[in-house]
Amino acid sequence: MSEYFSDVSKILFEGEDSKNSLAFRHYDPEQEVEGKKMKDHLRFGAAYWHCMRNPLADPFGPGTALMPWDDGTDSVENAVKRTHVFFEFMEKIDIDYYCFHDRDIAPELASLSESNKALDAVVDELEKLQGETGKKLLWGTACLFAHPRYAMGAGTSPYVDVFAYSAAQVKKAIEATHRLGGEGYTFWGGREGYGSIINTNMKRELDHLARLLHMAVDYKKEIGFEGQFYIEPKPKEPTKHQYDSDSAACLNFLREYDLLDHFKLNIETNHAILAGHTVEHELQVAAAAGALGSVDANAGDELLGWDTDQFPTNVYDTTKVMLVLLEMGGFTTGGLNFDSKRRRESHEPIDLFHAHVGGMDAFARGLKNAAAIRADGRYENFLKDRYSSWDGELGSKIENGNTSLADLEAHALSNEPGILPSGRQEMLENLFNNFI
Ligand code: XUL
Ligand code: CO
Repeated sequence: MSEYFSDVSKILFEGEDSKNSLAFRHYDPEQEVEGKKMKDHLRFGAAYWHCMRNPLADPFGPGTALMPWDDGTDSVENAVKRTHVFFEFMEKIDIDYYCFHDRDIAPELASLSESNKALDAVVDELEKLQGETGKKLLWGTACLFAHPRYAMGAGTSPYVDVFAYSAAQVKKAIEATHRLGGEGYTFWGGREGYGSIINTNMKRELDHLARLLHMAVDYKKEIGFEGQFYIEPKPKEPTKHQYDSDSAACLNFLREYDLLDHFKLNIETNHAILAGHTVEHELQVAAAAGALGSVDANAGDELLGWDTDQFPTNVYDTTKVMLVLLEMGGFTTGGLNFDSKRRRESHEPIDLFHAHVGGMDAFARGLKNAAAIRADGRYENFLKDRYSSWDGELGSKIENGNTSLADLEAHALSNEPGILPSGRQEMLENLFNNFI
């Protein structure tokens, strides 16, 4: 087997004192936290599109990424070769899962049937590689946003032939995901929204999108695919407004179109920021609805207003994410997929390793911190105590729907609220800092 990353050997846990920049200082896959191995809590995933296909271009210049294994052609042979590079990468970085779009792994050719044939050939190879290495598919998806036919949307296109084409692509991508034993399938509606509302029939577009998702649910049942379906919220970019703009909007859409039982959300940190939320807000909204499925782990830049997809390095953020996940009881089908790209300046193949080592260590620290905060109990107890007036007779009557406005008026007439206890935000922030 050729070695594409000959300057890197398998990344190992060396502990906090290690000075080796290509070693884990916190991520010790076998170490148990709250009775479960770190690797099973974190379920890291590598994104095929960023690792193998992102040339690191920006609007002002072409790609800089060095990919000596890639001949730059759309041949199936080149696509198959990339799968070997990717699996060597996963093996050496010690990541068990991966995610892909159909068009990342195989080329889009002159016709749908040729593209489907190419996809089949690459899926054959991926199946073989998974068998040899034990690596698993976290989720697959269809790229319904790059080709010019999707410039005005896919499931929300004003043009029925485009809608049909996107349905065909979804069908094939679900089949590929199913064949590879994928634990999930994601819908990210990059172009499902509008550039201007002046030429948009919003109601009709939303109805069509829901039809596409219902057909996908039907097809999933028909072929016996048991993976979890996800919707990935994002408010804008490339659209001015994406219909799946944030967790709350997605949940409302799913509820309105009777799809809630069939979908969970895949929350991405940078998308939360673009929506004007923190990632823990988005995660909590999803978790409260029983719909937190998976996470696209990355980071934005507070000073830039776009989706920079940086690798997560901020331990405050990873701690907050892991707190929500631990409180939810952890992932089932989902995981932490690094939907993150290197900076344009970090163009050497070895930078892929530095980037992922940093992200994995940041989440390992987040996990340990979150577990320590939970074991300490003061944070949880504060919250419990803050709402404890609801645990009395009146509170439970209200919560159970056994009061009227008149009952509460009678209560309020003889029970004026006094001076309220402090919210202690600063005390809690200090407490949080003690664990970072
Ligand atoms: C784009 C994005 C996508 C989805 C999958 O912002 O996050 O890569 O994760 O289509
Ligand atoms: Co994403």
